[in-house]
Order: sequence, then structure tokens, then C-alpha cells
Amino acid sequence: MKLLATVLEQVEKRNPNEPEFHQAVQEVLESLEPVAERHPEWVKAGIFDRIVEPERQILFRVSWVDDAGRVQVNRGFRVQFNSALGPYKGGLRLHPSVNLSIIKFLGFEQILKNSLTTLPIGGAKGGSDFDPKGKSDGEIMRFCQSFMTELYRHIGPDTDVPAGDIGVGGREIGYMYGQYKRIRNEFTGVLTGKTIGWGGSLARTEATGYGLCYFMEEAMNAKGKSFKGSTVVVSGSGNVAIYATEKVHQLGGKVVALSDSDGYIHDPDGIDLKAVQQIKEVRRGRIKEYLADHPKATYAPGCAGIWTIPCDVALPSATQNEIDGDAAARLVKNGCFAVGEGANMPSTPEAVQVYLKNKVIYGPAKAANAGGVATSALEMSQNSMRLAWTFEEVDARLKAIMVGIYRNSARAAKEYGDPDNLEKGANIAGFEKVAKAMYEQGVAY
Ligand code: NDP
Ligand code: 2IT
Repeated sequence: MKLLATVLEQVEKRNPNEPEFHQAVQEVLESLEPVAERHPEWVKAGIFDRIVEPERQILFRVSWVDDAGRVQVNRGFRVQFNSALGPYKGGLRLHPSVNLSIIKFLGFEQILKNSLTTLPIGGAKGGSDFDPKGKSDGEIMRFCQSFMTELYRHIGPDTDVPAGDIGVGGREIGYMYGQYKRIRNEFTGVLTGKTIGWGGSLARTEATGYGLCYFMEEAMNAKGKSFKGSTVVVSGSGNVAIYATEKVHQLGGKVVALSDSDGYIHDPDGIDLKAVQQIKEVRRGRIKEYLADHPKATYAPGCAGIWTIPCDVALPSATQNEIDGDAAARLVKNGCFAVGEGANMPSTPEAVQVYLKNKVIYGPAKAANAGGVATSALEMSQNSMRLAWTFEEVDARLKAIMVGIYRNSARAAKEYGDPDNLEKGANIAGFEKVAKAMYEQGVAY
């Protein structure tokens, strides 16, 4: 990096102890060097310096009362990163590991991801270090209400529209929406990922996993490959992993492994998805319970081992940095020819180097998993119109958007002289649109 080295230096200096944020920024800036060379007017207008600094960061106390009557205190976050293209948009993560570095890396990625969808949404992320595991329904509800009692003043259907991420699904969105409505006395599209019947969009639940497969199918077809007949390993067993698995099966592939934060299951006959949905969506149980009525399946504790299972395609769909350089090398050695990122930043920089060196068809997160937020934007459109589209209509739009993201990323990669590098292509294509908007909107003196 020449032109942009000082931007990265400044980010590291200004934001000490934020390794995930540094990682996400560095990966993007490395791709953008040729863009900076081609657009000196963007360098002069400080676009690169401005895009790495959030427009607003909100940190707040979330106190709530547990079932034993004890007062609990968590920390809430909302980072409103960039509003050049539309209202801030991005999910809320509830996980004990949540801190400012993680929310900022996610918010930064979200700017470019949302740009790639072509829909009018800016970038944001939020959440809390609250751990939903083992909490009763009442505790979840009281936490979500307390969280929204502060957050409501910072969001709105034309300002900032949060949604789900790790630990936040239809149940949590419902409790948060109820509290927002109670306080504001308004029924608007302030959150997406709502359930069906009161403003949620059909196909939003499926959208991230389905979109991941639509993107990867397009990328693989361009290289004469496809899901049909392929063996697939998916990590995680949450929203993204479940619906990625469903779509892989519909497209003629076979998912043989899934995981949670305790360990992974391997079922060489192909995962029985209905059983997994019963365990995870209905009982909120652990993936290990799959063994009870699947005697041929095996279970191993720990997350990393899942990448030692031979497969054609890997779809990491749990969390950040779950595939390191060694795991990537092992995947390649076992014949894996494609990696599609359902999770955000699941591959370390070393892993990405292994993919690129070995010509693995690599679908980077901000492109491959954009189907969730794209369908959130379709939910916003339906809420504004006070109309609801059919499942087929939303799914068809989702598919067209994912194919478009692939083509736009491949186009930018080619235009900048690195035709097979979809990571570079996605970064450049996503950035160009935001940079142009920021440039045209000027800078306040
Ligand atoms: P869920 O909460 O539904 O599922 C998360 C899954 O990942 C669970 O199986 C969970 O296991 C596992 N997991 C979470 N944290 C860790 C960890 N630190 N180590 C190992 N396993 C872990 O979340 P989603 O499926 O919604 O999200 C998964 C990924 O996809 C995240 O990276 C998210 O940012 C990304 N994403 C989600 C979108 C969406 O629309 N939901 C859109 C785009 C990206 P356990 O139950 O044991 O915690
Ligand atoms: O990472 C993501 O894109 C999401 N968690 C979905 C965000 C959204 O607003 O639907």
C-alpha cells in the first residue's frame, strides 16, 4: 500500500485494541489501492479517511432483572457507520464476546455489503455482550425491552433500521419491536426480520442461506462447477447454516457436517435437516443431540475439526476467524474447490491467501452473504408500501440480486486486472458506489 498506508496507520493509532476492526479495514484498503490511484479526487476529498471513521458510535447501559430478581448489567452498542446511500442498516448481535472492535468490523463491512445489494441502505451494526444461552423466555424479553428503551431514540424507519445477527432472530425482534411501539406509538418499519403477519417479509428467514447458495452457484457455474453432486461442509447450525443447508440439498448437493460452539456432527449419509431444525429452532438445544436418533453420525467436541472433513465446498456460517491458514490448507489438500462465506469475516487473512494461491472459488462474506440484508431492504420496501409480496416474488428478487452481486464483483475484479479475485472485486464494486455518493454529497466545513 502506498497511497492508503497512512489511512491504515491512522486507524490503528486512533483505535488501539481493536484487532477485528483493523483486520477488516486492512483487507479492504489493500484492495482499494488501485482505486485511489485512479481517483485522485476521492483521495483529495478525504473519502478514504472518512469511510473508516464511523459517523456515530452509541454505547449504553442495559440493566434488566433476571428470574431470581437480581439486577443484571450489560453493555449496548450501535455504530452508525455510513449513511451515504440510505438509512443506517445492519444487524444486532447478542453474544458474550461482543465488544466495540467486533461491532465496528461488522459495521464497516456492512457499508460495502449494503452498497453491493444496489438497494438504498447505509451501513451500521449493534448488539450487546448479553449471553442469551440458558436464559428463560422472560429474561430474553426483559433484556430486549431494556435494550430498546435506550436504542429507540437513535433509530427510526428513515434513520436507522436494525435487524438480527448472532443471537437475534424473530423472537428477539418481536420483543424489541413491541417495546419500540409502546414508547413511540407508531407502527413503522423500524426493524427488519419481523415475523409473518405484522410486517415481516416472506423469505427473510431463508434469505442469507439461500442467497449464499445462489451466489456460489453462479460463481461455480462460471468455472464449470456446481452444487449438484458435491459434498458440502457447513459450520454453525443457526439461521444462516440451516437455510444454506436446505438450499444446497435443493440444488442437488449433500451437506455432511454442521456445528455449534461446542462441537460438530458428521453424517456421511447427508444431514437430516428436519431433525436439526427440531433441535435448534424448536427446542433451542445443542447439535450433539442429533446423535440420539442418527446412529451413523459422529460427534466431536471443538469447532476447528470440522474443516478436516473432506468436502468439495465449504460454507463457513458461524462466526469470524473460524478458518485459519492451516484449516484452509487442509481443506485444499482434501480437494475443496470452493469456499462461500455465510458468516462475516470467517476466514483469517492467511486463509484467504491460501484460497487465492490455490485458485479456490472464493465468495467473500460481503458479497456472498448479502442476501439477508438485501431481503431486509425488500422488507423495508413492503413496509413503506403497506403491501406484502409472495414468497416466490421475494425469492426471485433475492436471486436476481445475488446474481447481480456476483456479476458486479467479477466485472470490477476484471476491470482492475485480477479477474478471479472476487474479494478484490467485491471491495472495489461496493466501495465505488459509496465513494461517489460521499463525493457528491460534499464535506461539511
Ligand atoms: P445464529 O445465532 O442463528 O447462529 C449462530 C451459529 O454459529 C450457532 O450455531 C452458534 O453456536 C455458532 N457460533 C456463534 N458464535 C460462535 C463462536 N464464537 N464459535 C463457534 N460457533 C459459534 O446466527 P446467524 O446464523 O444469524 O449468524 C451466523 C453468521 O452469519 C454470523 O457471522 C453473522 O454475522 C452472519 N450473517 C448473518 C446474517 C443473518 O441474516 N442472520 C446475514 C449475514 C451474515 P452456539 O449456538 O453454540 O452459539
Ligand atoms: O450481517 C448482516 O448482513 C446481517 N446480520 C443482516 C443485517 C440486516 O439488516 O438484515
